Amino acid sequence: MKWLNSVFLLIRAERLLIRLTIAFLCLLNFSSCETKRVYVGQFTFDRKMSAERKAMMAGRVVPDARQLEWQKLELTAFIHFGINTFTGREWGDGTESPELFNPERLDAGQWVTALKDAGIKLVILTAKHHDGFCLWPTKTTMHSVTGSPWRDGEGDVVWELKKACEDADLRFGIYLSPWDRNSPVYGNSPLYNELYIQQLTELLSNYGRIDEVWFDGACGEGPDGKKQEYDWAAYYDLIRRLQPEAVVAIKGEDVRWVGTESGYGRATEWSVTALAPGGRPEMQAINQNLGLDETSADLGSREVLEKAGQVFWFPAEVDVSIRPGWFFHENETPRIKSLPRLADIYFNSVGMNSVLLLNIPPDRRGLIHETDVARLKEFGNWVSSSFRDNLSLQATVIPSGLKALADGDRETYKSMGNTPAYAELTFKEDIVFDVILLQEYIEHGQRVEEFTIEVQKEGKWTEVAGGTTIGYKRLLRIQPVRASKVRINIKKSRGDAFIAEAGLFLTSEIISDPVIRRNKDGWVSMSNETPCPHITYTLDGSDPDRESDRYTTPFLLPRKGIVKARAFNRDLSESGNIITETYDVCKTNWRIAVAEPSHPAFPAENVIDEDPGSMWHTALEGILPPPPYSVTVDMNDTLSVCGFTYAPRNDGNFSGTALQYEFATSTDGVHWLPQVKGEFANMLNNPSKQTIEFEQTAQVRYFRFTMLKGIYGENWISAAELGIISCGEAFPQ
Ligand code: FUL
Repeated sequence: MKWLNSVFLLIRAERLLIRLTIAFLCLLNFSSCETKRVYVGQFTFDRKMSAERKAMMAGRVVPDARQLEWQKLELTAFIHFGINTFTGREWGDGTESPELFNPERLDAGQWVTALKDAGIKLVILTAKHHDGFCLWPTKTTMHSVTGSPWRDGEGDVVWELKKACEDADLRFGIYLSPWDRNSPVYGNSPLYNELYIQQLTELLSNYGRIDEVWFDGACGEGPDGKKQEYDWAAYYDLIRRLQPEAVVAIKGEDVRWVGTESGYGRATEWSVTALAPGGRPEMQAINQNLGLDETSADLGSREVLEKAGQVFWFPAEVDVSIRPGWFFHENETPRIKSLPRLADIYFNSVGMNSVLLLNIPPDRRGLIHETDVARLKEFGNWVSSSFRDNLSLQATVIPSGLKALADGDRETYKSMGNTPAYAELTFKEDIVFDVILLQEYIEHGQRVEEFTIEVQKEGKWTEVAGGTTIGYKRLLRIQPVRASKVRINIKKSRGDAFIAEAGLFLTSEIISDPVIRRNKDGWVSMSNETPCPHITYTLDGSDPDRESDRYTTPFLLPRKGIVKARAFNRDLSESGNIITETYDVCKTNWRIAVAEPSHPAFPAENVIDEDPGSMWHTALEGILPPPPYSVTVDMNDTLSVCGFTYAPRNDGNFSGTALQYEFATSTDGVHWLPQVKGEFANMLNNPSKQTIEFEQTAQVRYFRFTMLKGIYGENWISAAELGIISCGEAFPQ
């Protein structure tokens, strides 16, 4: 055996020699060894570390393999579907009968095709929302698809979607709401934890690979509600055991909620945060001490790090719905997010170092609505066409060692060395671009703290963009600029900056229709969702074309008139729809003469303010008498009037909208003439602006609008705007 011992000794000596050599080399070239050393997932600061040193160490924390894979997905989707789809609610209370669930035409293949068209890479399904209704045949409760008429109680939405994802090569994740308003054991902590673990086990064992588990932090129990202590540690252990490749999000330890459901992340977004991940009590204690939560404005600046004892790789996910609600509601179809809005969200999520989780809720048929399908396709086309042609690829890069920045390949990267540092891209011919893409090689950490972009035109350098963090991906949108040289200045970073990409793109233009507004004083303004739009307009009733007046600043239209407007693309080769607004006399001198008591937030003046976004709402406090409810307006001028208009509130909630009405007029405010009485057509199904004509012309200074019945029979009234139709043509201005 002696010879074996000698072999061991030899091996040990050899290892020692290697270590000593590395240490010696490191001493010779200290900085390069230091910069390359990274810490996966987290780093604990020494107690006496200086603020500067802490920042440097934070720059060496890197994602683990799961987090890196997830970050590269960029675009992911949420599917909110369940009993709420059938009740019209956003939060069910758990008493809903499973019999309501019957998506007769459910086709997960159709969902997946629509999502793929948008460039989505992973789909997360609400397997159970707060109402407790399970979309798979769980053994834990009868409150599931098994108790529903859908597929005769034999269906399984989780299975159908997972199968469709596999067929289409999409990844799959599950949302299992911890808060459960149906479970009788919710609030009995050990019993509910057992049930929840069983539900998780079913989902993580029976459907193949799961890539993301989404733990919602929402709980609306209130101070007197049920108190459930979730056993987060047990949930996490289970996931790691059954699905080691899945990231655990929100109340999980891998992926952080960005802190809003608006679709807009932070301009400074650190993936390395002092915010401690997950729900374990010790992590919660860290956050409490630091006074941090997901919604805090700053999670990773030097100031925050100075107070922290540890830092974590905890990247942000931006969740937002394509519609106002998370679940499908038919009346929200007209309010689906526009393409310019989705593009803006893309820049503010994916373009701000986050992953976008876009919710698309299927409807009661079990299909993604045609409107959403079309919007997803438009969005997917816009992303792919905008980022197809990377102009950087044509550049010569100085210093020449930094060519990897402009090769369109994230996997190749170069250290820019100590900051400040720069890279200059020179083009043989001028290029025109409106987006700058920057990517750090996050496998070496997120380090950049400040950067600017300059362009050279006719020999002169001008700064066109700048920012703080870059991280996995940063997109900066600017007005289109022509340049022969572009310089990327990394001004400050936490150690050497490793830049993987510096791309330049000219995005596909989105022509969005103009919105025309006239205020109470008669000033007309126009806007649309395209930055720096080209809008032309007419006031003589003709259709605007590229030669018509271009809208630049508000103008006065004090009388009755017609405004027509149309938006064009940059080179005026394409245009959008013609938008027409007709206006009557302007309401400058109008005032409210009499009105029912109003809700303090929604005064009666709002019905004559020419703002379709504001409303009048009567009081909701005390005893609410049944209608009639009325408002009297003094126009301060006597006019020949032929009719009136009523516009319902515009905030997506139609409560208080008038169904039956009465309209009376007066010249002195004392003697009244009833003009019309009736019911607005189709107001319940399609609440929109109504125009009602009188039988004969009336001389009017005062008018009184009365609601006799609301669309839901309510004891209050709401209205966005009231107007009159003065007699005579809308003459050209
Ligand atoms: C929230 C929930 O309460 C909403 O219903 C939705 O599921 C959203 C994604 O998370 O916290």
